Amino acid sequence: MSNLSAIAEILDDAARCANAIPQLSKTGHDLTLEEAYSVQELSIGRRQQRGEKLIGIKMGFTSRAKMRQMGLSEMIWGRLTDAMRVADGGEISLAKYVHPRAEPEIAFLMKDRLAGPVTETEALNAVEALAPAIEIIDSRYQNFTFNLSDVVADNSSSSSFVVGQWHPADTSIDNLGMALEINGQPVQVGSSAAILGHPLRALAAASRLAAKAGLALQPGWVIMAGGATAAHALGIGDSVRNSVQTLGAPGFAVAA
Ligand code: OOG
Ligand code: MG
Repeated sequence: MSNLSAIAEILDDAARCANAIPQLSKTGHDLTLEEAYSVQELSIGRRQQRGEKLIGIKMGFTSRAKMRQMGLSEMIWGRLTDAMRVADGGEISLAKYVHPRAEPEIAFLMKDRLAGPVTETEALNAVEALAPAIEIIDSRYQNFTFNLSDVVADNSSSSSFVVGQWHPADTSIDNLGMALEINGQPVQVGSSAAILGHPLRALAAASRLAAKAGLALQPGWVIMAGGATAAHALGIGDSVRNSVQTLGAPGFAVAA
């Protein structure tokens, strides 16, 4: 256990100081997936001890485009805290990240508790609202390279997220065009259907997978469904938007 705590501290420090570290798996820490999720919990626990609140979960590798880009094919999840939230129309400072990337996503706001295996209908019934969103991922590993356990231990690259306008839970998100734009130019285009065929499946998966770690999705939590396209590397001066058909276009700017 103390070993896992020590690894959690290394990852927490790397995230806090925006300092890239070598992959755990290449430095003698070959964690099982279960151990990796324990490290994630311990590392986010350190943030909670500093006053951050757990406010949701992000899903990862829920689209083929994301799996292909990172060379991994198993769904993963990470924890979201209130400090990770960036206001729609807000600004991030590149200096606070190692090598951030943006990806176009859909977010769900929970109305009811949801735990364990659930159908898509049960998942939908627990939703208060949904919104277009952007996740800013940032691997704490050098070169943004990792294996499955590495990335899970690193909170599944979770770093920041932006949520746009909320819409009623029954708003159709079957097949909405999504375009990630930098300074008005589309750099990645896809569809909400690229997320497991339907983003609600990502919500059901979040409920099922988090339960394995003893976590239930709570009312008021935000659940990020995962990137519909490959992620795009950010640079100073970028104005980033995720333009989602019928839902709107949340965005943020990247400063030094
Ligand atoms: C892992 C996180 C993946 C997504 O939406 O698929 C993810 C990574 O690509 O670094 O957030
Ligand atoms: Mg993501």
